[in-house]
Amino acid sequence: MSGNRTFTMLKPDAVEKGHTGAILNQINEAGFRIVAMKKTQMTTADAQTFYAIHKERPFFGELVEYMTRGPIVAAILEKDNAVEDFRALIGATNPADAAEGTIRKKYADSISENAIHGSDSDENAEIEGAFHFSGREMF
Ligand code: 3AN
Repeated sequence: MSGNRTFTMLKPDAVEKGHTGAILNQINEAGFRIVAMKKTQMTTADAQTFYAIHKERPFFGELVEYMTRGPIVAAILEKDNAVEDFRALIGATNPADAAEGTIRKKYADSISENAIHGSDSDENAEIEGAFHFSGREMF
């Protein structure tokens, strides 16, 4: 069982296509409470830092361009077993492999533009949430 907070970003493709409301509704319906949320746009330096773990990967440049090309919606979410349950709600990294009804199955087109991020561990949820929000923005 994971802890009770995770971090998400609705990525530029999902926001561009007007899916923000539908995705937030699905997140709420699944029982997650919004602790903090904002619409923002990552700078190149932000994306390079956020995805530093992928910096040696061949898709790193493309990933940074994609994540900075338009606004995102960043949020900290709360629920029992948040990290695991949220990963199940969004589906596999590659939408082609994502289960029916998951957010990526419904709203993502490809592995490189896969609509939504979900933290992969409690430790990363904490780091990623703190990257985007200060304590005063969490309720
Ligand atoms: P997840 O977002 O499911 O945790 P990660 O952390 O492995 O997956 O990948 C982070 C992001 O990098 C993905 N959401 C996707 O945008 C991009 N990405 C991952 N793998 C690939 C790939 N093979 N080709 C292109 N982009 C990728």
